[in-house]
Amino acid sequence: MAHPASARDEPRGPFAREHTPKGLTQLEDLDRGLVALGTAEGTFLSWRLLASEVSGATETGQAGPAWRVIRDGEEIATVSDVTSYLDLGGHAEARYTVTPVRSGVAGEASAPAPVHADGFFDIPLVRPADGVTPVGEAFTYSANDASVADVDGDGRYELIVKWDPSNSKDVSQVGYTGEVFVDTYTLEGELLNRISLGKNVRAGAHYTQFLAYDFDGDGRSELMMKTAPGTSSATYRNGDLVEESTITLPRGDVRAGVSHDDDYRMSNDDFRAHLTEMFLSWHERDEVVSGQWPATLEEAWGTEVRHDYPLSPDAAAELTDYFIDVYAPSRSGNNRLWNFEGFIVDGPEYLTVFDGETGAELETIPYKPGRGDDGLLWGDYAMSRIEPGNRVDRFLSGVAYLDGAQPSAVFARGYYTRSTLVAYDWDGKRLKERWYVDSGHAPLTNPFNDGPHGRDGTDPEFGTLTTQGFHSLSAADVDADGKHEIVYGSATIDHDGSLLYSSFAEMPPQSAQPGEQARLGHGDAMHVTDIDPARPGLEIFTVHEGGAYAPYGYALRGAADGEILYGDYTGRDTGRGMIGDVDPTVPGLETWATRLRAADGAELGAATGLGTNMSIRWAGDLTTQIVNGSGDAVPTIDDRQRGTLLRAEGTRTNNGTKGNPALVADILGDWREELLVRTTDSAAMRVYVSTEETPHQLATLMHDPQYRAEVARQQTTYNQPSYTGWHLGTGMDFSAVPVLTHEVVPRAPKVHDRPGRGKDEVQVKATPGIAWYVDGERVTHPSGKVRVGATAEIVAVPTAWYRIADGATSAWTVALTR
Ligand SMILES: [Ca+2]
Ligand SMILES: [Ca+2]
Ligand SMILES: [Ca+2]
Ligand SMILES: [Ca+2]
Repeated sequence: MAHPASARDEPRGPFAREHTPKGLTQLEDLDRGLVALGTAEGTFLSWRLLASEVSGATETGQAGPAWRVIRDGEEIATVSDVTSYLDLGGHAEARYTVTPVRSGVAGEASAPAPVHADGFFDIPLVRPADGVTPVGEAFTYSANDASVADVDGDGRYELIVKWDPSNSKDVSQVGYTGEVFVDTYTLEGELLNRISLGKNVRAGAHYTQFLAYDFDGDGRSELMMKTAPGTSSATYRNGDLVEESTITLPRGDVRAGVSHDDDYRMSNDDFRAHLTEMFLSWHERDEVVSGQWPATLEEAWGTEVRHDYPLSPDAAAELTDYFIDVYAPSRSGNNRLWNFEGFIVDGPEYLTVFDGETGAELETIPYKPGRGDDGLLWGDYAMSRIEPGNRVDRFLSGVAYLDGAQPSAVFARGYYTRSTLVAYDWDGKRLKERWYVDSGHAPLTNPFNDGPHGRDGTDPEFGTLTTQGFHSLSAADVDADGKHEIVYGSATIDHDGSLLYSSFAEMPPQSAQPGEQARLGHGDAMHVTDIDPARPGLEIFTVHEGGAYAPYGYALRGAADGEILYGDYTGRDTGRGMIGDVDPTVPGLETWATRLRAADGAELGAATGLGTNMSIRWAGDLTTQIVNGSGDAVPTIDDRQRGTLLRAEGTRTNNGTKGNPALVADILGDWREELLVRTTDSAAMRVYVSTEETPHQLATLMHDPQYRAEVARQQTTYNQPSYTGWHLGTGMDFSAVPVLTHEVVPRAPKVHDRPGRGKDEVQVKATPGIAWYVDGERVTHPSGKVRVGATAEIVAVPTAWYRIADGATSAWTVALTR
């Protein structure tokens, strides 16, 4: 797969790279990402090493170019093996650049970076106007989950932000919500576009899952998300609205009378009418005709059959009243279905691809799979809590390199009673389905009284996927074939869309079902990376909700086959768990849910004081820090040994008790992750950059395919940290980090020595991956010939995504006869 390198960094002329390396994963063509931050000691500079520049490993990190640091046009230092520098002689108005230097040849200088005096910078945001729901409830907006992608191909990230109304709802909560907006800004805070999802998309963590990624490899990212009639997008330029348009409704929907004015939100009366309609057609349902479900609603509810079927409209209305006022409350006191306004259980659902820069719609297709119904088939009326629009409306999204080269978009619907995932490739014009996974519904015996969780779906291959999914998913190459699998909670989908495994285990004696084989099942937190570097391959750490019905409250599994490496039955909903290198004296990453354990399972005591909301790679020593602070608390970055390293005063995390920063990702500077949190009033996104010195040099984490894919999916539902596909922690083996550049062996140049004629020449051979320099000048003539004097220095400098092979000669000094 071609790398989408822009012309910007490409060698020009006949020595331009003639082809892009084969088999290379499509990664972003990023700029230097230089940031300058004022600290008490001086000005801390931090920049990117690109994976395209890595030439191998050293004792302290990855090898790359040397770096020339320039302040106000004057060189102040040359450093190597680190991508940061503390300038003790700086000043507030200084402007810095950094230039890579290879074999004495300077490459492209970075864009100049100003100094951010306070150790952070703000990206101004345009907060949407407050609103009022159809029942008169006022709401406001706060900036919620964020992502980054290069929407215009200049190598610099833009910021994508989802706006969350103050009345956003969980899928189990009743009520109208405000509209959802997804904005794209430059890092300077210029609004580029705004997607308005419209009234037919409910607001809440489970509904809108947006993917910002360059799917087609043209160097500019797209934006994909679930849409509906009423969705529109607006393009801005210099702060002014220049274009606004609604998405294209599929022709079939237009013929069926669908319009952008449709309002599928239900009032309380609408819900009654909806139920009555459902009851009126009870006798025709496939499940009723086949005898799978009771023939009458009264039988399903365990009451005396008093009506003839097909029901009359009066009978259906009477049964609706009975269902809402008597049956539902008899199942649970929380079932107050007379108040069910604000849900959307009907109407078209779409998936739209937008241009990342302009927000222009590129394609809209029906969302796959459709809901089918309001959740009846999904078990939403079956359990004691009757919650239409709940299990049916659980969405996830992610990015994965399923063919090892090009990113695919993965959208998922449902995980309790039916699990579906669909993978799409985007070629710039059309979405093409790569594969579709569907467990089928877990069959219900009685849609109004059944316990379908943990029951296989109807599909022979994917039936065991039910109840295995989490509120997140990961893309990781679990079997080391260079292609991503989808780690789908307690199951894993192979890169080709087949089921790799679905994890079951024997229930322990103290559980509700001793000796039975049961799913590891659903949970809220999962982490996939090389947790234990002493064991080959990746590991998966998960927590599980099933309590007495789950074999494990938490478990560490081998990612290749799902084999349990360690875990504990807890007998209760184990809701939270995290991993990280929080004890540098213990090899590998530690894990914690109910207890702190080493990568090899050794008990390290209670996990007291260790947060579980989000982690960050912030320290210089490769340890992991934890981001704490939920609700109205000030977010902090905390280190287990050193305490609080940062208090992000004036900012807040998102998603209530989940305490998620808007984003934690390596968006700028060296390999450390930045903390992105909204200011308290959401007037800006604040970006904190670590100014802790580090002796370690690593390529930007964004050039690791797993990490980059995981950053794109960080926004999905219950945000999880992003992990590299290799072990990152203290004591790590830097030679184990994959080097993505291709080896090249330069051919020795020819010397045309013409004594006494003053026409001495050297001639270099055009070689993919090599830029030739003679006496510091780039060789540009098609012949490769350069006139030289008494001596000549000839240097072969690798171009992007190439490195000189170990042991190969890349510099020649020749003396010529005069
Ligand atoms: Ca950009
Ligand atoms: Ca794989
Ligand atoms: Ca391992
Ligand atoms: Ca960084």
